[in-house]
Amino acid sequence: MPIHIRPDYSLPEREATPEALYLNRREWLAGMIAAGLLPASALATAVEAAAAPLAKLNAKPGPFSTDEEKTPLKAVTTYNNFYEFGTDKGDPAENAHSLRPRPWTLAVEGLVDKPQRFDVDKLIKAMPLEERIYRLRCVEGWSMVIPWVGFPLASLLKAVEPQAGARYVAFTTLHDPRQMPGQKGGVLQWPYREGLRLDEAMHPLTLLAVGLYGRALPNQNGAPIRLVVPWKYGFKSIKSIVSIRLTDKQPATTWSTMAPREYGFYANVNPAVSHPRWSQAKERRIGEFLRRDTLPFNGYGAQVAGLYKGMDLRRFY
Ligand SMILES: Nc1nc2c(c(=O)[nH]1)N[C@H]1C(S)=C(S)[C@@H](COP(=O)(O)O)O[C@H]1N2
Ligand SMILES: [Mo]
Repeated sequence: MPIHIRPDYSLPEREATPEALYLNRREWLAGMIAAGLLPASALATAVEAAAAPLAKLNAKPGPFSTDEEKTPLKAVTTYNNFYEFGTDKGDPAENAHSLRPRPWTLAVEGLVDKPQRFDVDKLIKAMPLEERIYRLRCVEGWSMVIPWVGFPLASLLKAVEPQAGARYVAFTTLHDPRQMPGQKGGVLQWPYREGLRLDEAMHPLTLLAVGLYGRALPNQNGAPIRLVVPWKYGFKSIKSIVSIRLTDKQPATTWSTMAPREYGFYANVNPAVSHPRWSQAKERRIGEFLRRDTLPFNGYGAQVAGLYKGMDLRRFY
């Protein structure tokens, strides 16, 4: 079992800020200035902002971390799925500079006694942050190991006091085509939506991530706050969240609405249940050559299999 609780491991080395991302932005701005679409001062402002590295976050080592080799920061921040910025893996790193993640309001609402709109920076200061090194398995067949910084979703949900009738949690990404140019097109139904059963949302593995590799989240990874559900396919881990709503009915989610035969509500990583168009038995860890076996629940079965006792996982895929 490749999962270890490591209360004593040392903090990861802080890798350099991903300079190439800023170069992309600078080149883009230079083009805009040349085309007369932006004043020349825009470049100076942008260079200044880009030179300031993402804020360092103070995080204690948290539970459930894997000791597998971490995917390098460069790959974590340049090989992404974030369709709001384009459908190619390199598009989010190139285009997500138009997202303005600060200030940011996160509403936690619905069937709760104390609905609240949180200023995300205040929330980050108030919450004890943990570093958790989790595997992320994309439904497309690749995987990474990412040192997230965040706090359990359960901590936030408890603070708003769920009502007895709450059974599900619905998550929504920002909808603003000016900040997210991909939303001007119709690749997906916008805004991106995801959902969990309340017991999945309250599970101690389920994380709200606000950073990675010891710093605030890069835009392309879902700044300023995104979900991480490591035993489910990556598409459940919704980025740049503006609303978390507790409901009594299973919420509609983007991928299971678009292609219900291909993407279920549960989306638990399951090597025994193929996607209709490809097998899920193996995966390519980014940076490795040979494919490895995909593990049930992405290797987190000891923690979460009990949530699905008695359920037919072929039917509830
Ligand atoms: N809003 C939003 N969230 C999203 C996506 C997206 O397109 N839009 N892609 C998902 C998919 S398919 C994956 S695999 C993960 C990728 O996260 P990463 O780029 O930080 O590795 O984000 C998920 N969250
Ligand atoms: Mo994915």
